[in-house]
Amino acid sequence: MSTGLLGLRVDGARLRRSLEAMAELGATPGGGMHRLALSDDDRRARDLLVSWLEELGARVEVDEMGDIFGRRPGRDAALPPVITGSHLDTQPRGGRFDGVLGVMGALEVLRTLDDHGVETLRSVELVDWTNEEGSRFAPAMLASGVWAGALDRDWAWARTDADGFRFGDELARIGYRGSAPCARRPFHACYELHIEQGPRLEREGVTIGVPRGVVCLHWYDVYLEGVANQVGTTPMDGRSDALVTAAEMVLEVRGLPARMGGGMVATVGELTTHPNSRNVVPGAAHFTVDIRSWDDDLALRAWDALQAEFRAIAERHGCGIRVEETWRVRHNEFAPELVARVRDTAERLGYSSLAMESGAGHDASYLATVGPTAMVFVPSIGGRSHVEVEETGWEDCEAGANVLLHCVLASADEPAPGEDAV
Ligand code: HGY
Ligand code: MN
Ligand code: MN
Repeated sequence: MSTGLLGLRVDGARLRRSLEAMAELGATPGGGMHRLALSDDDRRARDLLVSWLEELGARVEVDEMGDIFGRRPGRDAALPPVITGSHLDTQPRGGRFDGVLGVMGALEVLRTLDDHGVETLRSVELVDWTNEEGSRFAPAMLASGVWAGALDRDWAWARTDADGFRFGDELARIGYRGSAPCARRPFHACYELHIEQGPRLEREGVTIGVPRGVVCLHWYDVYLEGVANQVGTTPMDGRSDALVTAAEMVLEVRGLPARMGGGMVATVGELTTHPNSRNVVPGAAHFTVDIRSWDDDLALRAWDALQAEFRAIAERHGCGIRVEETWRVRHNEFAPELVARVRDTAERLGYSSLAMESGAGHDASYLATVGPTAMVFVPSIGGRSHVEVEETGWEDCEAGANVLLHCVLASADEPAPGEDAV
């Protein structure tokens, strides 16, 4: 990269304006976001992103999973590009920074390159990955998983939400079921800017997080079949109460990490019962299990132990049990040379940095299975995320975007032939 570019910086005020504009699309009264994947608010956010990309003259392409690519051509269009982006969908009561900072940061990089007439050797592609959260349509990272070849497109299109709507139909309904194949292709480097979503950077007073990779995520669905009955006439002995059965299982999940060790986390995030009426003994229950660990085998052993416990509890309560192994993505490590670049770039720009791992899932995890990938983290105030109070300082957003800018620039001018894995 020519030394003239070392002084290049993003326009922090413009980055803030783009984030604030996006935060209006699906805003909740509590100051957070409700922009579920493939909702009308997601469509509005996508339309706004596309309009901004078109203003820049970027070549916009939408693939069959709805992923939006905005390509800024380099001198040699035949060379594998540099990819940077994240996701625009949010949790049901999510925050204004998770995902969208990575897409707006990428947009700010393209805008800054344009402002200064920077010509790069390689093309730079912004991407908005569909359905990263996995909250409306499980699993998470659905589109990047299809793009990486880890998940099947038709299986993904057939995924349904709680109301029975199919992913593929909703994608068509909002007009983003594109024609471009959702399939892996060579890229030279991929960078994702994202909020840390945890407490470490703030606690240690550090501006830039440099994750070495993402933990494994294992998702399961448990269905229990008990016996519904009138609460007043059903003796306590001999009840098959699906909710009580589920409750004992939830406590088993809570105790699992302490038993297994290894920095594991395990969570039941969703629990529904049927018929969910105060004067009926719950006849059925469904809950989700999310197990994460840097050690994939430990997570698998944990699941085996948990299933044995579940069977014993279900039997004790006379409940039927059905378990779905919904999704697993292994822990993925980032390219050491790009991780080093993020760290060195942060330091060169005068930002403190901290090596870490990501406990949150990200599309970058799947991208890392296809080519050299790294992430740039910025602090989450109070370590909070996936909640309406999610907050990151504007200066930290700008710092992260500056690190992203210079990592993208360095990779976009790298001519090394033959290094691009597919
Ligand atoms: O589940 C996750 O960590 C991500 O938000 N999809
Ligand atoms: Mn995210
Ligand atoms: Mn998230």
